[in-house]
Amino acid sequence: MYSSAYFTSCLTFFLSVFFSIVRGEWNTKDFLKREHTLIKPYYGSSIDIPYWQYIGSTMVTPNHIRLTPDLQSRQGAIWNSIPVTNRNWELQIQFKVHGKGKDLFGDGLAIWYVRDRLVDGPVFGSKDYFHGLAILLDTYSNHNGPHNHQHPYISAMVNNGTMHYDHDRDGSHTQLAGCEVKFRNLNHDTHLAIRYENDVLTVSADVENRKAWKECFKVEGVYLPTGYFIGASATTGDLSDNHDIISVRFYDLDLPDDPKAKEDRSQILPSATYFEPPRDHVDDPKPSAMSGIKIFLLMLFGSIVSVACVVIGIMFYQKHNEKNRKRFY
Ligand SMILES: *[C@@H]1O[C@H](CO)[C@@H](O)[C@H](O)[C@H]1NC(C)=O
Ligand SMILES: [Ca+2]
Repeated sequence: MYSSAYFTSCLTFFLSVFFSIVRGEWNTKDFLKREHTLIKPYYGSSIDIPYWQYIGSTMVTPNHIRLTPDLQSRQGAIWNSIPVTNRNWELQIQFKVHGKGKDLFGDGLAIWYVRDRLVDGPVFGSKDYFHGLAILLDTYSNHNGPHNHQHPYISAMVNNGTMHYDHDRDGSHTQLAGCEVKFRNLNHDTHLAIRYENDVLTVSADVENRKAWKECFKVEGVYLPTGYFIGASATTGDLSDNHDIISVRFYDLDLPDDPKAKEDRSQILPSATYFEPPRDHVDDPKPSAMSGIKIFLLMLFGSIVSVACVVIGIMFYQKHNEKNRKRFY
């Protein structure tokens, strides 16, 4: 009896380790929370999209949510109406940015985890001096001077309400990190993953139709409160593009027995301990598709744990049996 319980828990441990390693890829093993998720068909049985509200130029069609059309001076947004109570989560966004412009297009879109929702403003169609996290998908380079990166550019900004997003510098002096991602005018689906786990923010993209995430950046020491809202917004100015959201999926990454999960994070101010120092941007994107070595090590680790489980299990079983036998003598 004991030995089978032991063996089960040993195997459970091994499986949970295995899946947490594999998670870097498409993580369908995590728990999808419907109240923060936006998938087709957008309209349920009612005339409202369950859990979501939209403003501005946003148009909902059966196949996408168009935040802005490919026309000048538009701005639109879609906002989740339920505050996020999870401390650890991952957002996966399927989106499409496309338009007639070959060389001139803009301005871009932003994915938000912020306090104030449904407020339009100058930061890609939403509020400046915001509280929370912005992931900015900037397609137009406003910066006239020598730039240390190209566009489209994805960056992260954490704000406690005091900082201004400076378009003239493409937000470069307030960003936590960023990377170039060529996500515009592609024929296949483009995806973005924003993972926030144990105060580590990881942003990855899949724009090469590989069904695998490629890490854009990872920043430690990012402190975000619970109770904020998820949203997406976009804007066009003199230049334009269609900015479409196809789906938003929210995965709950909280572990039930994590003592840290019990800490109340609803009242903290958003902050980040690490800011990207002003320096030349050296792009070194690491492919996150599992390398042969990683798969080999994973399998090796798996076999060692399995063998250990079996050996210790048998030892336990024998000892247990000995005890039982002794009792009869
Ligand atoms: C808000 O953030 C700014 C910039 O990081 C910082 O200087 C300031 O002290 C913060 N304010 C509070 C109240 O934490
Ligand atoms: Ca810009």
